[in-house]
Amino acid sequence: MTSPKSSLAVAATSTQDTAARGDGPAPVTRAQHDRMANAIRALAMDAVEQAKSGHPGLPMGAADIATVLFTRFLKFDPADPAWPDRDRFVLSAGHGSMLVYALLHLLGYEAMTIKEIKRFRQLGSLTPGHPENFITAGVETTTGPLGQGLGNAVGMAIAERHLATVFGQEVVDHHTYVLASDGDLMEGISQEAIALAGHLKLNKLVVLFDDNGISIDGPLSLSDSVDQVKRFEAAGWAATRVDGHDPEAIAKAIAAAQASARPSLIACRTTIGFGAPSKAGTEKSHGSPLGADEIKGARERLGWPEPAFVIPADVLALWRNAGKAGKAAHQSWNDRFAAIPSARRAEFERRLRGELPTEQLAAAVRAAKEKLAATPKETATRAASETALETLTVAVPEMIGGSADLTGSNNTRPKGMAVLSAADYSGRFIHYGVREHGMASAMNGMSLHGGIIPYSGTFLVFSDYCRPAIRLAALAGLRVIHVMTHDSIGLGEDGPTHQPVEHLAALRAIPNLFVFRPCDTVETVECWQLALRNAHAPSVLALTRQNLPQLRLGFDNANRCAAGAYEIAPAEKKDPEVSLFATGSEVAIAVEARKLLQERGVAARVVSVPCFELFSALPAAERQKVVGTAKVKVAVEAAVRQGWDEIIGSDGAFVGMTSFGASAPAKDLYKHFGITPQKVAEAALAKLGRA
Ligand SMILES: Cc1ncc(C[n+]2csc(CCOP(=O)(O)OP(=O)(O)O)c2C)c(N)n1
Repeated sequence: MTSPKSSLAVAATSTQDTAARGDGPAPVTRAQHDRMANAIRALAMDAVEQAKSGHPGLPMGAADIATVLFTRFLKFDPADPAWPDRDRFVLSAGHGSMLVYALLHLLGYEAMTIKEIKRFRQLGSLTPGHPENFITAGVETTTGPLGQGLGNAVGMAIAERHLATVFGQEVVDHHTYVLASDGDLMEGISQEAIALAGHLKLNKLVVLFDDNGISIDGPLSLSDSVDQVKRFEAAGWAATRVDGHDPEAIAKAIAAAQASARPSLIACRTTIGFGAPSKAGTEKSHGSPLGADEIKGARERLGWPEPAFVIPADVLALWRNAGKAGKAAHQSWNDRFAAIPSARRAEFERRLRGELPTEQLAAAVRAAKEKLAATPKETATRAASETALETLTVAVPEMIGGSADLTGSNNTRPKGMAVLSAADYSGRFIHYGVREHGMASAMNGMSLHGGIIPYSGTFLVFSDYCRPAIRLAALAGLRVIHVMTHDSIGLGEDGPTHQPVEHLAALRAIPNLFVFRPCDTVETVECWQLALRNAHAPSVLALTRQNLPQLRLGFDNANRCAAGAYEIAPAEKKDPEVSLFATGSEVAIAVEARKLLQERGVAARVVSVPCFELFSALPAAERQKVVGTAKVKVAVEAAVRQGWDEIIGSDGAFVGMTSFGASAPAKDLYKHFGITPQKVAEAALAKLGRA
């Protein structure tokens, strides 16, 4: 079926690899194309019907777009879904998951059998309701929350440009394609994503907009009248409109996008539920099974007489051929990769495996700790983080930093780190602009792409603006590190709008997210090391604006924060009556309270709790040892109590916040809200009945 010219022939250069397929004549006739697209439609209808749930409309409407993209442009090899130089395809409108599953099956991804298609949306299947990259090989990211896939794709495209610059075009040279729906483009995050992509001139990013004018409530005209082409153009994109059911028009637009110096939007006018006799073009085909009669009618209209889940041999052969077309490009890449200097090859492979340069990292941490032991520093943990980054980013070259326009406050750009820009993608610091949501989503995309460990900066209070992406990072098990400074009322004068109170608890509630709140310079280094080691989980580093004393004195190469909680100041006597628990800036307060208690003849110990999640992961006996046997337990944290009962019990005393903060100098606020050594000591004494 495929003419030699249009098949994915071995290319002499990497750029040809990506362009070759779309430039030639169509690999199939129009009739063959239609049957291939109808195979997607049939599988989508049948799987949704069988599951009695799902979204047939999008796969049926976008089948022509997908058929053109996957048979004529996309560079991939079903035999190796993780091939580093594959093009990335992101289904941002994750509800249309059957589109991807049908493609993976038809193209010959081994694991995606017809049995899995029949098990759509069932427990333990490879075909969950929305695509999950950690479940299904060939799925690039986890989508469903609209807009996130588009944000991820921007990160993937940044990663591609950066790695191409660092490792060479012969190793990294691929496109990122996104299929986005009306919903994706209505979400606010899409504006952040497209603005950043346009600014960075990510010309290998191509968004195929499934422009069907329908969402759940009905016609888009109910709620939207944006001219998307103009919007993307205003953000620096090339943008065009095509008939999304005309394969040649789609192919021409994709070929033009590949040649563009800017990222490209192709608004493809489609009919949702294409082929369904009464439900096509209406919201009725969006998110529920079509029903037996409608499916029967669709089969007639589409000329698809086959029973459910049956793909005729000729159509399957066409698809499987398309699946094999990428082999040559893959082989040609293997050859090019084998020919690059071995040190560069090894480094690329290490990064793609997600393996840290363990020795360099250990040496960097050790050097930083030795320096702090020799010359202790009273400083804010955000500044301690900057000092740590000066050595860590040298040891770990895959770290790419950034900030959402708070670089000077977050201290995330260590001295000498060049800016990543459209003019120079080799830089390692990204000025994300005031775009926390887009930043967090792009970071997920970079991590998913591989070869990069992204870290960012914003204020802890704006973790709310990053939360949807952080949640997805936790679900998908992505190593992204969020530096979040100004982590309490300790930020002072900016007042309650900027003072996080509930944020630590809210972040700790996300499974598989590690929230670190170091108490001094040494803990900051240790927490950074732990965050970097979290290969399959995101981390938040909550850091202070205000200076803190260095509590960890003397050199200790062991990472004490690795336990999540540890005794930082033992009691003077055996069997202390009081255990004080604290995190971050409040550990110093607890240490002062310990002294006050001693003056009253009460033995107390202080436990620093830099990371709840690591502590919870300890075996019960070890946890018990850290919690201790003192009859009175007091926790101190300039935040709400929620979550602390696990450590101090419901009868423990808590010194923290029960309301929003206020605008005043930090010292006054701590006094006003009663988070002081005196109040902590008083709380302990009250529990002892000695107030
Ligand atoms: C952030 C977010 N909000 C709401 C939803 C629920 N939802 C799923 S699809 C959809 C809109 C459907 O319209 P469109 O994006 O145009 O998809 P189509 O109808 O074309 O399949 C909504 C609101 C979601 N998945 N994510």
